[in-house]
Amino acid sequence: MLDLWFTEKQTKNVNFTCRIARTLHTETSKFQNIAVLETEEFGKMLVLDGTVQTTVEDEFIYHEMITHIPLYTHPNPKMVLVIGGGDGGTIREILKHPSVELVVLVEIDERVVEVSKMFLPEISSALNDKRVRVNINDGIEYVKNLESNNYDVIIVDSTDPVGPAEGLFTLDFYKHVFKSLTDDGILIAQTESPFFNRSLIKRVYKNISTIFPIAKLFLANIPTYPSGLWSFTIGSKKYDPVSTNLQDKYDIDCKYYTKELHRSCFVLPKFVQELL
Ligand code: AG3
Repeated sequence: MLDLWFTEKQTKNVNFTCRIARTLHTETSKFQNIAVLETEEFGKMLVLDGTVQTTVEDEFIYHEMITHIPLYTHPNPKMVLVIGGGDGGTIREILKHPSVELVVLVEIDERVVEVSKMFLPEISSALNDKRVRVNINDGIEYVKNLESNNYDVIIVDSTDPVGPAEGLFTLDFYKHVFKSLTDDGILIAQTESPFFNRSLIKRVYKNISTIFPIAKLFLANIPTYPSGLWSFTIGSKKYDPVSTNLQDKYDIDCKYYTKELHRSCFVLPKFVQELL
């Protein structure tokens, strides 16, 4: 057997390496290198520009948390926008909420959507649902040019803050998101590792709290992401994700998210509290 390994250079000084059985696909699109690898430990893995985006074995953690925290916080989410997220995992979770009527996915790279449809059906199949519109576009331009404020929830399911995703972590972008949300709308963004990306988390939290009346950060453990500890930041116009009454809410089928975890994930370790 060939001894094949994939390595993500997570920081200048830290690598993440796992054994792979085979490479299923690689190509270079207009925006990035796209690879799908079959790993021994995590199943199929989507890699963009050398960084792990999602794996079949641990994707439920990220996709459930980025979706169900805001969608359970909102009493009646009907219109949802996802920026990035071309693999479709977030879309699959959104569609578990019965109130949702329309999901718009704005993904910059058409090839991520196509490669995910081809090689990762267990994550991407919800992209074919009739409540979903896929719009191949730059999310920054999309919210800038939006003239209405119809979205109940906007989810920023982006790559790391380098290259085309850099602008998705700026004050200007969050201002456009704010004006695209209904009067009780909620923004959630994936905001990287509190261990390796402290200054980014600090900056994003500050930006979001200057625009939204409620800003909150929560954590989840994601084995294949840098440091294994991951943050998400919420900006909310009206509903506090921590004090929402979840008891009367319908149940959905999850592997990570629970109503108890919805509260506990906002309880932060001291070094993370100190960033905010
Ligand atoms: N987006 C966040 C991935 C960030 C991982 N960073 C890294 N490996 N350096 C995931 C997209 C899944 N829908």
